[in-house]
Amino acid sequence: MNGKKILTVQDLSCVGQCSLTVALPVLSHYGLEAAVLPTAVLSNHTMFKSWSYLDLTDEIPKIYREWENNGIKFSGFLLGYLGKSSIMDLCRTAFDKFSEDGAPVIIDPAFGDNGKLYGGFDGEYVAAMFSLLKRADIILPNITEASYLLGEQYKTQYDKSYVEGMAERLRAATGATVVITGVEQDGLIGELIFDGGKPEYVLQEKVPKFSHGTGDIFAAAFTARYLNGDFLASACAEAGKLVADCLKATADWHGYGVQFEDVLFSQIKK
Ligand code: PXL
Repeated sequence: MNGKKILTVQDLSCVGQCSLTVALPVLSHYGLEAAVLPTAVLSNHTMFKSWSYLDLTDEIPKIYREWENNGIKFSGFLLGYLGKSSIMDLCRTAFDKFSEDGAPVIIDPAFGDNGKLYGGFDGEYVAAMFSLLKRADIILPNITEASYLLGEQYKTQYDKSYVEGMAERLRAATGATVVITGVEQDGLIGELIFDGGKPEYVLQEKVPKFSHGTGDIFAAAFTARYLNGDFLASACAEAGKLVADCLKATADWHGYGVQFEDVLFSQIKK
C-alpha cells in the first residue's frame, strides 16, 4: 500500500468482467486503495443481447453527504463508463469536494469501440462527455471515441497524421494530456501520447484477439502506475503489457471479458 486512495467512478456490471469488476482488482494489484462510486448496476454489460439497468444518480448525493460528514478525500479519480449524462455534474461535484491537493482526474470516455457507440448511448451523451473532459488532467479515448468526440470520420486504415491530428484537436479543446489507445502503426498496437510537445508512441506486438473490458483494464493499470509515479510512457507500456498478457490468457472471445485472474494473481495460486 502506498497510502494513495483513488476513487473510481464506473458502472457495476454483475456479469461480464468490465468496469468496476476489473478496475478494483487491477488497482489493488498495483497497491492503490480503491474506493468506488458505482454509477449504475447492470445485469451484465451491454454487449450481451439484453440487460437490466438501475441508474444510481439519485443515490450519489446521499453518498456525498456521508463522505463530507466523514471528511473523506481522494488522491486521484478514474472515471469510466458513467451510463447517463446526469452522473457528469455529480462527477464535477466530486472533484470540487473530495480532492486532495493535486489529485489528478483521469477520464476514459468509455462510450464506444470499433466505430460504434455502446448500446444506450447517443450524440447527447457524447457531447456531455466532451464537456466533462475539460475537467480532466488526462483523457484516454480510443480511436472510436476520439472520432465521435470531434465529430470526425472513424477510420480503420490511417496514417500518423490522422491520430496526431485528433490528439492535437482534443488537447486544444480540453486542455488535457491526451492518450489515444488502440493505435495501430506498422503492425504494432499501443498508445499515442500528446502533451503539447512532440507526439510519443508506445507500441507493442498486437495480440490478434478482441475482448470486451480491455480498455477498462488498460485505464486502471495506467492510472495506478501514473499515481505510483511512472512517466506517461512507462505507465502506458506497463498497462499495455498487462492487457496483452490478459488477452493471451483468455481462451477465446466469449463475452465474459478477459481472464485476468491468472495474470494478476499467479503468485497466490493453488
Ligand atoms: O468496457 C466498457 C463497458 C463498461 N460497462 C458497460 C459496458 C461496457 C461496454 O460495452 O456495456 C456496462
